Amino acid sequence: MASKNIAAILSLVISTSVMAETVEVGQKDKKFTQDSLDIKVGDTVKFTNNDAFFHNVFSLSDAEMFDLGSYPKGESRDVTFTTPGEVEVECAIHPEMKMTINVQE
Ligand SMILES: [Cu+2]
Repeated sequence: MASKNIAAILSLVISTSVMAETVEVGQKDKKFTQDSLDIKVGDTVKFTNNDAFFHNVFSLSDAEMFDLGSYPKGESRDVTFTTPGEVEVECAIHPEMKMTINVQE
């Protein structure tokens, strides 16, 4: 009985550590569809452009520095976050576009 419980606990631990999620954030009407987002280390954010013009996605934050370049409507690019911390995400084309991603351990 005890060994069965241990096996159940082990499989739970293993499945939660492997279960990295992908969260979609859109860009619509010159805004990110979320102002802030809480994710966990290992999770991926998929940035999708829903506007009829180009958007860019980049971050200069220490926790995750990236530049996905510029891309048109219907396209998306992924970032996997590997370091805990606060990540400010911006669009180089529209400086007013900003969102914050909190990457938790
Ligand atoms: Cu933009």
